[in-house]
Amino acid sequence: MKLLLTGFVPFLDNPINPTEEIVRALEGQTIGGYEIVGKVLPVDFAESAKQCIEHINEVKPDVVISLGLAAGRNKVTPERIAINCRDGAADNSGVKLQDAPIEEEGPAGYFSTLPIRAFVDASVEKGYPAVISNTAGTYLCNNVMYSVLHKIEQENLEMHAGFIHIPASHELALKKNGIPSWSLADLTASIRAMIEVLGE
Ligand code: PCA
Repeated sequence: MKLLLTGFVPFLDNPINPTEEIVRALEGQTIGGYEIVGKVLPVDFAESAKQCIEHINEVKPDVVISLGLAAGRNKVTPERIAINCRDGAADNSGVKLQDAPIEEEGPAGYFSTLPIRAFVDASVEKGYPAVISNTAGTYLCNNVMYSVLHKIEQENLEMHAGFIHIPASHELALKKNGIPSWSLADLTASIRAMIEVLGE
């Protein structure tokens, strides 16, 4: 079985994106019976979801887990829902959207199809704080989560997908003031604990 694990490049005032490093650390490994294929996505409204879907078409994974940085959060947060909205700061190409739907005819939202409660429990049991988040925001992370779940729904695919936001790494916190941070090793271990659940 295959698991597509995606991260993002740096964006806005984040010169490092620890999701990229987690993807690099875990790609090629087999966790919970899943072979991890890692890909890093751009932070670009026109490109991120498109590239993610191209990777899905090529890899044909059983599970898609996308990771995003949520600098300021203090726990690892599997997302419950993606909403049909793009809004917020400009992306890395300078494109800024306001109140823009992702899919004109799409539903208001899609729930994650990952076992998010079990993810949280598994991480906490190993000593890594985690909690379900009820908003993935309206920026690129929400956009990728919504678009992947929309594709799965439209094409009736047997594929589970969803999104996990992570706190800053210490490396990133050294460059930004006033944000909680984790070691990259602990961030990676929390994500690994969540993936292991899929094998149970
Ligand atoms: N976090 C952003 C986009 C890229 C990332 O890592 C977000 O939460 O939308």
